[in-house]
Amino acid sequence: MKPARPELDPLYRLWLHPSPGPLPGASPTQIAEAEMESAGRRATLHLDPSHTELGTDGFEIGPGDRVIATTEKGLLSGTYRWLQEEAPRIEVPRVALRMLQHWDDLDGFVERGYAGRSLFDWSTLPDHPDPRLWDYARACASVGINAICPTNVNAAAEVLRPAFLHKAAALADLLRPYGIRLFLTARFSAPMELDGLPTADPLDPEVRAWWTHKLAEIYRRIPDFGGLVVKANSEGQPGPQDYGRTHAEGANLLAEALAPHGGRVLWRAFVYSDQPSTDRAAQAYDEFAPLKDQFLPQVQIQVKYGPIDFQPREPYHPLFGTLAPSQAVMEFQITKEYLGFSSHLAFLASLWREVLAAPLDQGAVSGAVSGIVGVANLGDEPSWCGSLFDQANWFAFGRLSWDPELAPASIAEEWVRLTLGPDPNVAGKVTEMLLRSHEAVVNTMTPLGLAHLMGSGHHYGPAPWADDLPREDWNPTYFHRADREGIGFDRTATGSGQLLQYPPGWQARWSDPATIDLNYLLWFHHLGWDHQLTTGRTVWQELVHRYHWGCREVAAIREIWAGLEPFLPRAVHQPALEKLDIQMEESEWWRDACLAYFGSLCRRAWPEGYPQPKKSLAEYRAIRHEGIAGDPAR
Ligand code: GCV
Repeated sequence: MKPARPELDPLYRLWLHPSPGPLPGASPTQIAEAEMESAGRRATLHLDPSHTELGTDGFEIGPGDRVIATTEKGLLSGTYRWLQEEAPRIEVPRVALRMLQHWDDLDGFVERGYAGRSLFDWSTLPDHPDPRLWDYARACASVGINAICPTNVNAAAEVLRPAFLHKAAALADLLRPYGIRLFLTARFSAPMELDGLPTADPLDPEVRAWWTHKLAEIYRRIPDFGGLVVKANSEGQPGPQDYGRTHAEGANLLAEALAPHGGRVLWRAFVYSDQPSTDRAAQAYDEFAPLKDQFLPQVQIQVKYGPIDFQPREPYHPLFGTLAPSQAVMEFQITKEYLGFSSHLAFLASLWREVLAAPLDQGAVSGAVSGIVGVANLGDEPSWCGSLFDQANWFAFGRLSWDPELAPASIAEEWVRLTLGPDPNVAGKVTEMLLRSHEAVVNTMTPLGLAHLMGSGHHYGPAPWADDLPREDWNPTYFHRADREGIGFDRTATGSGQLLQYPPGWQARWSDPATIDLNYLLWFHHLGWDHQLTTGRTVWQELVHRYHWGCREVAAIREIWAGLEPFLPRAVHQPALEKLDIQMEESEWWRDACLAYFGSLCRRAWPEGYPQPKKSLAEYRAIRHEGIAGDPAR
């Protein structure tokens, strides 16, 4: 059920001034004027094509409240930024493609969504778009997002049916003045499913003709269509390998059909073999690196930030910096599938900056990363994101994809000021909460480089013991490899060898357990429980220490927020406090369940000064959950 008047909720406003409401048919300049009117402040707008240094999206904020850009789109971006921060400056985006991808099914279910149902109600399109879509567009535009894909990568072929494209065209018309281009997901078997072709083989002439006609049809309806997003031969989705063809042959089929229209194909590299024989973390690299010279220029390879799957912490994916001359796009997950859904506070700019560090080190984000996409955390709840603090992640995604060099602290400060106001009693404290939050969540769930300990399927809560899924590499036990003797996944040359996929400098950083950053220790190394660490503790003691440290951090963050009650409206403060209470409970559950389990394997003395788990391992193992939000097996 849609909330009747979501705009009346105090969280609806996001980081923005009051909305001017739907502006059907308005140009970007008219929208900029309406926004200033609504904010009660006015800059002068100058369209000046001679400022080529600003590109098409950039802008200058000049002295005397002048916004200068070469395009109307640039003027609108500049206006939003001027309304956020008036100081004179030039801003030009460092990354060309800054895209939100929604995992929304056509029936309104949001895969891994924790904020209600889809914002896109296709039954009302094309004639009666939900007024909320204009507020969605302005929020995206206000942080520099310039593309969206509203349909799930686990794609329905129906997305490409004429009746749906008619609806999609109406959405594209609505988004266009905000400088946002529409992409759609393509199911690789669509020619068979929609038009009864006997095959979807990318080298089959009839299949090629089908895609050529389909793209021509899309561009007739949506002249500035961005392109297609494809998940192929991954987790059961159809793809070119069904016909003995490569990912390059599959992607190029679509690239050729898109080329005459200037569109792109975002081809996902989230693949792992159906018959796992090698380390899962190695498989996407093994599959894609040998193909890097074979992709057409219209292909952008969309790679998750880490080699497994959006874990609370992962080392960066070794495909970044490897794929040239092909282009790589970095994929983030704004929705917190593995970081506590919308009930935990985890400010993700901290995580994203960590994984951007390698491409940044290599000197050129635009070389190693030609685009940044984020899996949206949005739904039809009045708060858009399920909680106040998750709004910060939508904001941070936009800001960081515009400028990947931005420091998490400056993004946090900006969001806090715009969302909660400049009150010095509040601003510094909430910024501090955000900046401490990611590390806290990592430590309450997967400290020391552990990964994928979550409950099977729905990914809610801890289940480090789970070992009964049909695929070995879906089980937590596959990832942590703990037994009586030790814990961790040996990915060094003497183990799976996945570490060798990284450039020598990174190999050197991570190959020695004595010098590796402990945050990646058990990701790359299998160590005995009694192995001594530089902290003075053994591996077992350090694990206990970090789980407890994480929970103490969550308690401290909650306390800071509780203390802000006198300074914030109750309707803003109270729901966030309730979420922090849930986080506190769930963090203790995570800590105690994981330590009960690992403790039962290692059977070492319980380190002094740390309380033991509140319940027995059997009790934790008996906990069952059903009907969890966002679970595709609903
Ligand atoms: C859209 C993870 C999620 C799936 C998701 C997949 C992907 O495995 O659990 O829900 O599917 O990633 O990124 O394709």
